[in-house]
Amino acid sequence: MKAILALIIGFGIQSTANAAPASGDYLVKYEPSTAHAYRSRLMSALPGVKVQDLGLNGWTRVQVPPSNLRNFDVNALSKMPGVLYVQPNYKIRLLESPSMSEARAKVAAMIAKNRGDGDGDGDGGGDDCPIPGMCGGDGGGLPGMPGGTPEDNPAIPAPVNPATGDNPLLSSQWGMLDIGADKAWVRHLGRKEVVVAVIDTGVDYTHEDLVENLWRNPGESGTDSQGKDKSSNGVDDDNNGYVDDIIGWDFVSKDNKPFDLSTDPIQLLLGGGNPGHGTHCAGNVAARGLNGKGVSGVAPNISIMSIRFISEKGQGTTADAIASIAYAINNGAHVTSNSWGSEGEDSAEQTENKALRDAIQASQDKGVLFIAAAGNGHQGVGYNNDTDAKPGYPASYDHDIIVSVAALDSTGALGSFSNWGARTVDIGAPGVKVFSTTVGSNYSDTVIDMFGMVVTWDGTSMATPHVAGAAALYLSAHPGATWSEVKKALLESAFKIPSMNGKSVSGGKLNVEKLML
Ligand SMILES: [Ca+2]
Ligand SMILES: [Ca+2]
Ligand SMILES: [Ca+2]
Repeated sequence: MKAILALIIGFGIQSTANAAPASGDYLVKYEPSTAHAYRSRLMSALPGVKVQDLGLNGWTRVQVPPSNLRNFDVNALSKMPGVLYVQPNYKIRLLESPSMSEARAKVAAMIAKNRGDGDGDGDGGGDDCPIPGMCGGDGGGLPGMPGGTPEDNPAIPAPVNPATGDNPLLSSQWGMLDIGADKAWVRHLGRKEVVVAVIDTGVDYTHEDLVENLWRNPGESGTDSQGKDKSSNGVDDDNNGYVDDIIGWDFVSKDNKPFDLSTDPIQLLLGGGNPGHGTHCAGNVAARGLNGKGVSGVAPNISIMSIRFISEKGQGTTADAIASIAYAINNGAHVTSNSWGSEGEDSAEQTENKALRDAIQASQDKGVLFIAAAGNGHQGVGYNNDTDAKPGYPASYDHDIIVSVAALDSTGALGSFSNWGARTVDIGAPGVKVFSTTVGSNYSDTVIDMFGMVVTWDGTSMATPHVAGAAALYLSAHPGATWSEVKKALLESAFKIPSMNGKSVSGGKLNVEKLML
């Protein structure tokens, strides 16, 4: 007991003295020429320290084990020769559906009420099931959830209409029709050579309407000199630092299977997590068209690179974000779709997330468009936030390569939660009750519909992939276009609407029909 107390006190003193996070998790930028010396000095000085090259302009992650935190002096590290900058490894969060937090608050209230009436000790019903009746059913099947068969999900109509590009559920995609995507497909469906990296929670890469549009890494395709399949030979055939990375990379699990691990609905209501965010985003970028199945993305015939850096808990780190961006821009992505928010920038506290800024600058240097969600309000400030005054990152960074996207509903009104900004938000796109692909070869516009709690797929997260898909479709039709020409075309073709007037650079809503004329 005394020993534990001493340790805690020890950490407290250390972290106050150095303004260091107790976790000992840092990002360090060093001059590439000093890499080896830096590594060996640090590793010999601090046994157990982990140093990981993040593949971006000399940035490394340094993790100091708790047993050695007391011997770690971050100020001394920042003064080492060759070290340019040291910052905490700031957190990244999923931008979740705004109605999710309301539903969670309701559940918390119901739990509190239930505990008041409850049986005290409880194995069985009471404690395992926080809300009476919530946990019934056969083996985890939950009523009204997007997740089982189409019969479990009566919201999905299934009329086959040849005029809709042979995607039977297109009529449920109000947003796709609203931006005139179906009219654009008459002219152009996209080229597989154009790649959009969905940098998110991963993608259900077994999904019937996504699998054919997944990017295949040419450097890990075909057979090696032994006649083995390069995609599974355990060798980094293209020497990019990742073994068998055939469709992208999982920076959470550190493997070649960037699957979208989603959290079950009860856990979502109790503690949050990932509802299958990346899969929903990927569908609006590029669910497969003309295949007689499901829905279509804005770009029905391009390639999706799946990059997972947000865990099933809905959280990630700056280290994995910048490694993800580096992976995308170094492995052939033309556009990245970014429906997430970062910490670390605070002008009042004079802190900045320099590593993330550096990654976006690298995107700009490579000409890879960075499409970013404007954000659903601002932490502690509430919804409907002007990002000119209260920026949200990464969308509000001052890099021209960023296209910041607000969320609109089916009437063209700004989503009640959506951020906006005359200078810092570029364009609006569908982002309320958006229908798309969900984990398990399913489709839905609803995250949760049970016991009076309805959470729909809402958010600037959902708006962003529409713009990423549109950029890819335009690039497919104009292969020589520069990123700035693509951005200009997106903004100039926007349909002017009152809700975006004075609240965005373009003053309008994404208009794919006009973009592709
Ligand atoms: Ca590789
Ligand atoms: Ca290989
Ligand atoms: Ca389809």
